[in-house]
Amino acid sequence: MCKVMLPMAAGLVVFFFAVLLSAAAGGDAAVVEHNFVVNQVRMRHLCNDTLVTVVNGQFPGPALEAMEGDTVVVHLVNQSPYGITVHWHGVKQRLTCWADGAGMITQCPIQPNTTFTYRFDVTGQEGTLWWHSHVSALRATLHGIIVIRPRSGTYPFPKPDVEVPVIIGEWWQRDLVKVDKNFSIGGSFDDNPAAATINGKLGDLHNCTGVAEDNFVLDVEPGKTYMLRLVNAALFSEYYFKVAGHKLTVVGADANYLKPFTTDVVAVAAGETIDVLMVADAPPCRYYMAALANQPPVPDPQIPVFVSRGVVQYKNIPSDAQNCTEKSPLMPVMPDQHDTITTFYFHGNLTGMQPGGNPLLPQVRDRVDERLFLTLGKGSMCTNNKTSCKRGGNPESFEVAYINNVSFHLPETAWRCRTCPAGHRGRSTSPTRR
Ligand SMILES: [Cu+2]
Repeated sequence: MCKVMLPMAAGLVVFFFAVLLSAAAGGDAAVVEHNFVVNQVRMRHLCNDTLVTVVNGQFPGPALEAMEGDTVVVHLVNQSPYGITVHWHGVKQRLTCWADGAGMITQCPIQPNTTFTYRFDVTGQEGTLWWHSHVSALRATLHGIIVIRPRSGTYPFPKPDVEVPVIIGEWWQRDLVKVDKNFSIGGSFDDNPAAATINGKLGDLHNCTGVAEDNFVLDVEPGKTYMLRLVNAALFSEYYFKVAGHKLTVVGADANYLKPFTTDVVAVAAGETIDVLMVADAPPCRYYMAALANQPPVPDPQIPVFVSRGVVQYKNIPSDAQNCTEKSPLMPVMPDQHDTITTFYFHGNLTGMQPGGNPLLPQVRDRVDERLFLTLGKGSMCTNNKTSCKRGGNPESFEVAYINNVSFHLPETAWRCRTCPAGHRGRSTSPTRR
């Protein structure tokens, strides 16, 4: 496998994975080891310096790349002022549930100036996942992609030439710990991000001093197939994603292979990942890719319009090509911000496929033994067992999500966090089994 690192602004780095599958295939399971140093750095966007909590000084954080069956070891050093855990979103954690990183549930938050080592296998899963912090809303800046490649080196779809992480996120200029507190008591309508991002770039729609923010730029060669590994790392919003002039073939979601289908718009919900193939088959030119936050219409509380855009840039654009100047790439026509039908149909099209090959991968069952009826909802409850109280942004009520009318309340102090010895809070490399 050949890895090309492109230097990005502000010291950020995005990895492009040129995939030479034959070289990457096979071999024994390996240990993929990383050091994650969590600290606070100042980053400048929209003419403001903002203190953000990140891993290794990067937004988004470092990519974890493994092959199915590998062991992942992450040594986390917490140099931030917050208790931190990292959740490996979507990793099944077979026989390693203590490594799941759910703060106050599977572990005590890793205290400031302490360390913790996560160790788990990525077995029986292939595709795209992501990691994010799981204490408070800090995940808005503390996150990164997880790529799990097949050990055989083959996918159940035409082999992509190049893999590209596309992490849709949001740039916040507010104190995320405060945002989290406000949300738990019903939310504040002022708690919105400042902008949407693609791979940490706000894009050229933002321009506060006459100099546009950087775009994420993907250089493509005509005829090659690019696998875009889309991750929605935004706190709340679902996003629509399009690339002008290109179709996208959806082949995976949340590290599951799908029956491929072709579309020009992808909907990716907060926390979801979607893998798409994009063939560079358009006339050599520059094309915008765009991510737009969607939302239900009123009476739901409304958010501003959030759009980030990047550029797909062909190599060897002819000098006489029309509409191909750096300033005027073709822009995709995005769905309306309030169009929720598009995501309904997009997600209705996701159908699992029998991956074949690796018997460990999830197989789609052809019969149902038991049917479950689940209702999901969200609302507010009064504190102190009161039956009526004011709603929204006041401490008399707090927000709850529920399944079949059953909600979960995070403990103020988890039993183990109260009783385990101080050294256990941050230094343990093995689980406490009880
Ligand atoms: Cu998650």
